[in-house]
Amino acid sequence: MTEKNELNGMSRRDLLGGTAKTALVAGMGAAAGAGAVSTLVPQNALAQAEAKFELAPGELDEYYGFWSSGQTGELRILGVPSMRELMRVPVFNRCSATGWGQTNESKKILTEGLLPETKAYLAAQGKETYDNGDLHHPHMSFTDGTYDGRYLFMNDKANTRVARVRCDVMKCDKIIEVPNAHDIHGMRPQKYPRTGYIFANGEHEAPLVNDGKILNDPSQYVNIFTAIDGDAMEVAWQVMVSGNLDNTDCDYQGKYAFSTSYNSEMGMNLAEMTASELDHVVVFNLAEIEKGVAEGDFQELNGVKVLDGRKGSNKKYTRYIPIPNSPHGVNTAPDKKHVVINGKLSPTCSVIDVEKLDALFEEDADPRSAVVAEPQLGLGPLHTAFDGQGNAFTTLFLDSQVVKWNIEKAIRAYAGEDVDPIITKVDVHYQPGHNSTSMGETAEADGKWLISMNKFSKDRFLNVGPLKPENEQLIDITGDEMKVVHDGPTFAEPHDSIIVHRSKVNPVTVWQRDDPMFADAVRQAAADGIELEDAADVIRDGNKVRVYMYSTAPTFSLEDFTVKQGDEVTVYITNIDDIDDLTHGFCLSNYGIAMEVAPQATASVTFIAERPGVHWFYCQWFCHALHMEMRGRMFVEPRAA
Ligand code: K7E
Ligand code: CUA
Repeated sequence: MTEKNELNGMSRRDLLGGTAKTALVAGMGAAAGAGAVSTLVPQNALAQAEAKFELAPGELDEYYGFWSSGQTGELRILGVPSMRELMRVPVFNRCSATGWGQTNESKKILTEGLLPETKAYLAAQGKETYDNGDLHHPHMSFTDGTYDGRYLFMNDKANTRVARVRCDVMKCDKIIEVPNAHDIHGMRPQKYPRTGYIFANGEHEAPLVNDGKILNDPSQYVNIFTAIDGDAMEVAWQVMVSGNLDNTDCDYQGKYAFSTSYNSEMGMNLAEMTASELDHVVVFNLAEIEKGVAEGDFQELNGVKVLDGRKGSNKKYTRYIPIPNSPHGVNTAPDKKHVVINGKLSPTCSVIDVEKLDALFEEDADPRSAVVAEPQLGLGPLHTAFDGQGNAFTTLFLDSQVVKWNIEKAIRAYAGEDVDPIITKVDVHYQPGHNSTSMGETAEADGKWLISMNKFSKDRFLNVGPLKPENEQLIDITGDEMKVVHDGPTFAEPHDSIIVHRSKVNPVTVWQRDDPMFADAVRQAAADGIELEDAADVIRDGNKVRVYMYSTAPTFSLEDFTVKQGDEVTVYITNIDDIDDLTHGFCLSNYGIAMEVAPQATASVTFIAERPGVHWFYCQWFCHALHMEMRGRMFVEPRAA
């Protein structure tokens, strides 16, 4: 019987009762397992929350979910378990609502980290920055093996970038383009002692100096693994490796990072890329790499120290563990000891014991000596999540299932014992990629919820035409059986998510006036002798005009302002309301200008006033009963004939 039929055959009350019963039979084990992360929630409320996935109006979720959006290029925030979408945070995309990609504040972030040759390429297209991205992997900063609520980091596979979002305001504050690498895919923050490094995989191989002198000669291509300093958002070092890099994770000891490689063959077409039965996982020895950097064992390229960790380099920077076949996901378990490598074209997952890695770096070590289990799980294992109780949940892309299995049993079976590590499987709809569990990529995994992020939705929703949403399913994992309790359509194409207990995240409700996000505007205003909070001024500086106004519901401090055709105009809006949720906007009609100005923020936008005439500007964020009346005029005097 499929999960769908089970759900159809049961009333919601039955389902809730059943789940509650399972939790009770489990003797509150799951609640006890929740441990430290849930200390803010009373025990009885917690037991109830386990069975409950639908929240009443006004009820708050227990978890923040941070979602990637794939080719949409933004970060999304959902509430878990309700699966309500709470916010979209523009990062690599252009946002019509907030003005991301148009305001001076966002343009600075989008352009300052670009490489000189990228700026030149974009200038030739008449652009200042990219307006697309492919955001696969959102991860929070860690301190001592768990989330610390400081930052979220995320990759852009499309244009080789890594971005950071500040968790206090939930806005992107840094984007860097990674030199020498191509198409950042896997990305993870260091877990211990803190973040620290952001590990970033360059997926595609290319000549190290990619200036066109070498083209169709793959023997000279390399792949690049990058460590970024997550505080400074600068590249710390890079390592050249053999075979392209897919996903990455690291240990809980601060010693090693791991990257899967689905093309150890360095093939250029499908047949070549899938030729050999064994690919590999690259293990990076952080202390040895740092030693190599200190001792000058690198070449400097585009301002970055690049070490050689290729196969046959005989350096202690890397080791290559043979893994069957085209492995994809790599996930470190909350037991701080085991790392699961997901086989993709092999029906297996390979389990690495991090305590065996020191020996792997010794002379003549067996390259497979750190592999302690390799259970057969089903077809197309892509990613694995954990419940913190020794169990793993692996997505089976081809089988359209999630399999729950026990790590310790898999190790015993690998050692020859007659035990079956598979506990149970559940159908998901359809073709799952990533999955994530509540707090599951930290040492505080609490075993309550699993999200299966399915690539196809097919018949699960009303047909919306040939392009269909993905389907993300919420699964209750508090009992032995997994229960699919919710279907959630999502637009293109969240790969990955993390589920963070709400006690870890504490955003502000209004901006601080000295926030670095708009420091440039504050500096310019001071130079012009303007008090932003009290401004109603037009400053002319040659053909540059700076218009300063504040907004307070339901008025702008300027009813009109006058400029000349061809002036370069910068409008600075300061929202002086300091009330929770009182956002204003500034939309300049027929000039293609619109931006958000949240409470106590300053936002600015620059344009050429090339259209003469009367142009209305208005507040485009509904703020007051007189919101429609919150408007004013820009007069543009025509150029003298
Ligand atoms: Cu599996 Cu880009 Cu994380 Cu997609 S990757 S699924
Ligand atoms: Cu201010 Cu609408």
